[in-house]
Amino acid sequence: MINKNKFSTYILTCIMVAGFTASPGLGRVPLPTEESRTSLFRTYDRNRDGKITLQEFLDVNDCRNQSCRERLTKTFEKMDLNGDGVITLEEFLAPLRGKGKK
Ligand SMILES: [Ca+2]
Ligand SMILES: [Ca+2]
Repeated sequence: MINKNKFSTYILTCIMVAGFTASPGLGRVPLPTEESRTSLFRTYDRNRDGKITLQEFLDVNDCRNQSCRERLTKTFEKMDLNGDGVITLEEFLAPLRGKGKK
């Protein structure tokens, strides 16, 4: 049975990931607003220290199989713009501001 909360988080993750991979002509998924991304950030940041660790990222998405973990790890690495192993709110919002990695 699919847990509804987990499921909607997964959908949000897809939208978020799409924000990083969308290219002109393929961008059919609308980017969430800064406000909705900020609240998504809070969902991920479970211990509320203002940073998302890889562990938090995997936990929220309830990843149990290896390929899912690998995909999310890659996504996490893309979002971690300065490579320090955590995602800050600024990095999280970067794609909205056109600063995401290509
Ligand atoms: Ca955290
Ligand atoms: Ca970082």
